[in-house]
Amino acid sequence: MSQAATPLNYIQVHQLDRVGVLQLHRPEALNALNPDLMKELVTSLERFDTDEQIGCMVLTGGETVFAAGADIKQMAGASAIEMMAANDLAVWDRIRLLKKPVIAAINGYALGGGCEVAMMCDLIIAGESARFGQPEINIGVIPGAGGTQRLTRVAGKAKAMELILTGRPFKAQEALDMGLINKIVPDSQTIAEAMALAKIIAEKPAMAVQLAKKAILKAFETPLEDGLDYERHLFYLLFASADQKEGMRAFQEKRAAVWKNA
Ligand code: DAK
Repeated sequence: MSQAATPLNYIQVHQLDRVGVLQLHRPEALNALNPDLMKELVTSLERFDTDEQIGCMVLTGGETVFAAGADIKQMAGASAIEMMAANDLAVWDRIRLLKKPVIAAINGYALGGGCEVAMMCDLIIAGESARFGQPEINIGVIPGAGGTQRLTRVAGKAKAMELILTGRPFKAQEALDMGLINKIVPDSQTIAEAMALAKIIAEKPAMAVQLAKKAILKAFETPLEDGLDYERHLFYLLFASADQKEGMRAFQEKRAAVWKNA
């Protein structure tokens, strides 16, 4: 795989079976997300996304911290024009265009941009130590990478207003209660749990997985009528795949399907 040949300073990448694993690695700054880190992360995610050997990805910050936000020190002195010209969001935004599912495995802080990256992922497994939050208000700004939109869609207006206007961090249980995350596990199990989930998804027929993700994400962007129409077309499209034929044939022949991921 070409991934290994790429020099990476801020993330570590490896593959286990059909799962691509990416670990943020900037421990001295609690994995603060500077532009170089984000470029490495997004490029690596995209490499896995186009690698036929990969069916699902896991993104983690490791055992103790996910990410304490975008790099405050790096952006503190910038002017509005410099921020706009840098257009870093164009890099962050590529995460939502990934075709394959990404599971976030989160221990410790997932604040600001860290929480936003987590919300760009498709599923979230949290350790008991996980602390989510959008604390940007405390440093004189607002979320800049989707926090006001994604948190509001998940938690509703009242909760999003409270969390974003106060900047209050919240624990894994509160995140679970509002539907932001899938599961809470002991910290020592977070990555293993995410890997187990990723392995299950990675063994499903790839085209169906990718189109299911596409259809689910469409639910956040369209009125129901358009979303249903979109889903129907993707459903019909899967009848052009070898795996639809194999899956339905295997059911009738009472055997396990052998996927071609085509
Ligand atoms: N940026 C830079 N450095 C950070 C950092 C951050 N977000 N968070 C922590 N660090 C650094 C600390 O400065 C410290 O460095 P040294 O002093 O040792 O050199 C080191 O990491 C350890 O942190 P602490 O000493 O503070 O550790 P504590 O355990 O005492 O506190 C903490 C942990 C997470 C409560 C605290 O570090 C903290 O409050 N950090 C800031 C949290 C925060 O405000 N996050 C939101 C940042 S704003 C955008 C995309 C994204 C964003 C905006 C635009 N576009 C693409 C347009 C997102 C914005 C944000 O995320």
